[in-house]
Amino acid sequence: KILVIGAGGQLGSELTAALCDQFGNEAVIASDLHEGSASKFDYCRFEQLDVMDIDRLKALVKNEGITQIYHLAAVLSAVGEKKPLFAWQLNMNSLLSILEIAREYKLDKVYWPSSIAVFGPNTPKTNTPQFCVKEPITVYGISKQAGERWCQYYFEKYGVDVRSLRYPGLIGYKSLPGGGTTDYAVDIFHKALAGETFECFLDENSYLPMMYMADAIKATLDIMNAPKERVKIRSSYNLAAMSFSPKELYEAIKSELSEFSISYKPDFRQEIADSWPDSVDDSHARSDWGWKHQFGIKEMTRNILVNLPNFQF
Ligand code: VAH
Repeated sequence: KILVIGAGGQLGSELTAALCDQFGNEAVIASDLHEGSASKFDYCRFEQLDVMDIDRLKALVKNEGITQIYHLAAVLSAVGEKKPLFAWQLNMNSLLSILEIAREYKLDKVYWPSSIAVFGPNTPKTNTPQFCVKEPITVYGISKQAGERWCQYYFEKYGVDVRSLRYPGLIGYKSLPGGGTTDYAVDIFHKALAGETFECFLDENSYLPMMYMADAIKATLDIMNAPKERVKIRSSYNLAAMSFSPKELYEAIKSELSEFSISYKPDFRQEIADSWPDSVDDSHARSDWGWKHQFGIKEMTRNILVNLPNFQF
């Protein structure tokens, strides 16, 4: 049985649905800090869970016969800069608790997301390699970098089968982002469809690695379904699909919605975006377990503009 922690979040809500599609609704328990997330899960069991409540987490794992945990709860890059110590404690202590539980209860597998946020200003900006200098400037990035070290440690020392991907900015129409630096790329679609001008918090040429949610879900299921020996990197895999700037995304939307207008008002998130790569080399994921992206900016834009108006949040 699979426990999804942080199931109510931007990635969690789509990943939970995909896990139910693959394993059946009875095989998955969705959990989230916010009781209100229950409304997103009329198709599977939902449990309110604060990932910092270790006793409750252990009880769930023991009583429900959990064999896999997807740990998606975290404070993201922008929100994390508003409450650094809380972000560090939640992101780090929750991962350590789950790695310990995986060791103690011999879980089959654990999934934990990392991010391009592990890279910093002196990381090579273009086609960022899998192995390189990483000096993240956000607490979120520091927690992801430290988390990757812990994942590799628990794999090598205790044989915990924890797997991880360094996601780019994720964009979808079925869920809302939760306080990241790439959130503009989701918000822009809502404004465009509402006929409103979009005020972008990054400058027009902020080029960042991005991925359509459908690709992120596929990559996650692909690495988790891969035979153990194919998963050679136990820190976290670079993962890529496309890169674009706010200007390029605006133009892709404008080619479908000719009235759409944008303004640029960079805020504190500009410095975070500037510290991240323009593009990432994911050749290890492609050669180790057959990763291949499907969506580029045009297909993604069309997919969202067609589906978003009919989606009920
Ligand atoms: C954030 N969306 O902005 C997340 C992600 C690559 C960015 O980690 O914090």
